[in-house]
Amino acid sequence: MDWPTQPEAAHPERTTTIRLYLINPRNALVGLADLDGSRWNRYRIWKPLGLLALAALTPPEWEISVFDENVRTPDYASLPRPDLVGVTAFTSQANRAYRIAAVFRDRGVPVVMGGIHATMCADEAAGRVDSVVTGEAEPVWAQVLEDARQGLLRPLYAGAQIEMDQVPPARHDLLAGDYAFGSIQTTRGCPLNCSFCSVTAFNGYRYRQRPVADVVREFAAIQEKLVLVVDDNLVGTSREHLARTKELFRALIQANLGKQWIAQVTINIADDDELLALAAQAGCAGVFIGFESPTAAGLREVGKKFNLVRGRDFAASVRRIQRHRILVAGSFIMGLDSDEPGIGRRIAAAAEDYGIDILNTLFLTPLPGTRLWDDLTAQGRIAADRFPEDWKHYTLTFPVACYRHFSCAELVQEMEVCDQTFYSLSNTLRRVWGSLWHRRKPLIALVANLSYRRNLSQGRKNCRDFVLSRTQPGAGLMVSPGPEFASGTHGLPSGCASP
Ligand code: B12
Ligand code: SF4
Repeated sequence: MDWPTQPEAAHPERTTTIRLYLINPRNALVGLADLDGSRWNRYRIWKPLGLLALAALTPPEWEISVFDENVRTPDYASLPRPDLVGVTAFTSQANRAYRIAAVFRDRGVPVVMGGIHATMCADEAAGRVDSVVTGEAEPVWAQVLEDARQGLLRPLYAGAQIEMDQVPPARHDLLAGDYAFGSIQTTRGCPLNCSFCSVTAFNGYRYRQRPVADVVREFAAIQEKLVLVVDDNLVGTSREHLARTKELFRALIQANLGKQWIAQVTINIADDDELLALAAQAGCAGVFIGFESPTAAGLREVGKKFNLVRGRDFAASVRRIQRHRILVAGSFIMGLDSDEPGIGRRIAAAAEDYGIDILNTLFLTPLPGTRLWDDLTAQGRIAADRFPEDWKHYTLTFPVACYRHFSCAELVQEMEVCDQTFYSLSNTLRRVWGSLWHRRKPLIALVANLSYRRNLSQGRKNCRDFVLSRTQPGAGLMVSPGPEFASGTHGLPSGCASP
């Protein structure tokens, strides 16, 4: 589809200005908001692409300002009064989103909320904002704006999964300067529906790919040299998906944009050498792969059937990717029902064995809208449940559930063992040396490893404070395990609240 490169160019009739603020709320537990403290922090913040996508759908009579509180939190009272505020939120940002909404609503400004949390917890959001948009906003945003103009905002607008040629290029011009990475989306949807993940519930089972020409044009409009491809799986799973991905890579090579990018992919990327060669030539510097669990029981539990393909040799797969000078970051989940004591060491050992360059281990976290949420709710195993305040802990870096074989404190300890083993100074240096020797993006490997090491101590402190706050006498915040658990049928050690 031919989208205008300048939104204004398509609407020369722009007359009265109406002011729209689009806001990405911070989460103090993961946010930085300290770009002035260190320029390196630019490498640790990522643009809120959903808001830039929304801006692209906004007619030109609206004057748009995008505020990313992860970069800095404005003094909203000192800003000109907007006519409408749009707030986005992952679950971990929800309570901050509600605070922002309250600030503007007190001034009589209507507030619309959209994004993953508003979609999965629409009733909760509806009590705190004027209007909720669920799902993909493309089909409804113009109507929301028109209704807002007329003072006729409806409480709920249900978006829908659209065809990808209906996605205009995001307004990258609106958030420039502070970020090391630009970002772009080329596909939506995932057929795999892993138990802990909200992507299938939100974007659907059907893997939808944007037209190659649209992607290349948008890529070219991004000013940053480094780009995050936000797709949940850039390469896809079927033969048709892979064919289109190759087509995209060839087009990027031909466009010769001089950019390097990183993306999330599934492990099947390693099975196609042509795909890997094209990816590398098209600028792929690193891939992020969800390994999820070092055990077959764990993979079955989360439903990641894809990683269970018989005979899959993860170490060989990782090596095949790295041979193309592409870094591999891997993520694992800790706290599965099938995990047993010693899981921290086991994950670190698997990560070492696979030979990945960066490891990201996260606590099993029931996010609203997932199968895991439904299961743990039914079993009375949502531990941090003082909502909306507790949503800020749903960053996957706090043990917010009741775990089968671990108390919260035990699980935190497993996490510390895992991180300290993988990110010990000697292991870190060995990895960075390896990437230098093989000329596999040594600078990125160094920055990423040091950044993880640096974050570990703060993460540990946050986690310990969290566990302490939950276990102090009288805190009363930790729900007891459900009746099944209390009777010990699932083998929980004396309740998940015990330190
Ligand atoms: C890129 C990304 C990130 C980036 C963040 C970039 C950013 N600032 O937005 C990084 C890497 C930092 C990140 C971190 C995390 N992420 Co993340 N991330 C994604 C990912 C892969 C893509 C998001 C994206 O840009 N999509 C493209 C845009 C165009 O789509 P969109 O945001 O959905 O926006 C559309 C609609 O939602 C809607 N919309 C959005 N906002 C608004 C606002 C209004 C007013 C309206 C009307 C509409 C609207 O309109 C847009 C167009 O249709 C999603 C998965 C996904 N498919 O969305 C996971 C996802 C959002 N992340 C997730 C998670 C769990 C996390 C972490 C907690 C995990 C972790 N510890 O690493 C952290 C949270 C950090 C924090 N601040 O708390 C979950 C969130 C689930 C939930 N209920 O919260 C998701 C859904 C993935 C999953 N597996 O389930 N993430
Ligand atoms: S974790 Fe990855 S593979 Fe699994 S459903 Fe989510 S996006 Fe798909």
